[in-house]
Amino acid sequence: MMRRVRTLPKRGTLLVSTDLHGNLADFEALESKFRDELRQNQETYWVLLGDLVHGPSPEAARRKPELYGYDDASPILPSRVMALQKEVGDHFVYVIGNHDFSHIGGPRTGKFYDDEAAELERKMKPLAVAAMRGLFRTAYLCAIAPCGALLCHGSPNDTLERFEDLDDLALPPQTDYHKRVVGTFLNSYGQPEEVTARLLARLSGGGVGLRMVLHGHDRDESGWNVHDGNQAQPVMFGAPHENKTYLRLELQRAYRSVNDLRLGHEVLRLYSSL
Ligand SMILES: [Mn+2]
Repeated sequence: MMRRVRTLPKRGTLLVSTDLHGNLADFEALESKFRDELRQNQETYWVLLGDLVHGPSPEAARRKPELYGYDDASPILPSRVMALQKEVGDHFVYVIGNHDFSHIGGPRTGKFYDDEAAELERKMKPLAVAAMRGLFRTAYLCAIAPCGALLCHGSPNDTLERFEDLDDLALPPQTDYHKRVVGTFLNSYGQPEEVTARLLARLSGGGVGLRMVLHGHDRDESGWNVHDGNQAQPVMFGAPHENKTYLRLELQRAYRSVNDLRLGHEVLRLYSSL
C-alpha cells in the first residue's frame, strides 16, 4: 500500500514551492534556501508541489524571454530531486503535478510541444527515464500542514470522499473513482469557496483543522494569487524573475485563513528580500 498523503509535523519550518518546469536556477535557489533553514533548524521541511518537468521550447523562450527565457533542464532535474530525497529523507516532500503524471500513464500535456512527455523522454537515457518514472510513481498526491493548509498541485473539488481513500491509490489510478480524484487534484485551477470548505472540513480531524488550500498549476505574473476566499498559490513558473514566490510557514502556528499569509513574512520572493 502506497500512502499518498503526507502529514507534516506540528513544529518546525515549512517551505512550499510549486511548478519548476525544468528551471534549474529556480530549483537551486530554493534548495539553497532550504539548506540555510535546515542549518538553523533541523526541523525544516520543503514541499514541492509538482510539475518538475517540461520547460519552454526555444520558440517560447524567444517570444517571451521575461517568462520563458531559460534552458529547459528537465532531463536532469529528476535526478537532482532524487539525490536531495536520498540525502534529507522525509524533510523533502514531492507532490505530483499533471506534467509529471503524463510520464506514468496520465494524459499527455501539450503546452510547449505536441507531446511533452515523448519529447522529454527522447532526450534522456532509458535508465534516467525509468528513475524519473519511479520518482513520479512514488510521489504524494497532497500534504497536510497542521498549521492549517492542504497542499496540492491543483485546487481540488470535493470528489474525495474520505481521507483514507488516498491510502490505497495507485499511480496511475486503477478505479474510476481514483481517476476522478487524481484528475481534480492535478488539474483544477480553483474552486468556489464552499466546495473547498467542504473538502477541508472532510479532511480535518485528529486535532488538525484545515482552513486553506495552497497549490500550484496556474500562472500569475504577480507571483502570488489569493482567490475564492480560501485558496492561494505562490508562483515560480510563469512569473517574472523578481516576482517568483515561495512560502515559509511556521508549523507550530495556526494560520486562520489565507489573509494570515503576509508578503515579506510568509509570502517570500525567491530573488529579493522585498
Ligand atoms: Mn500543472
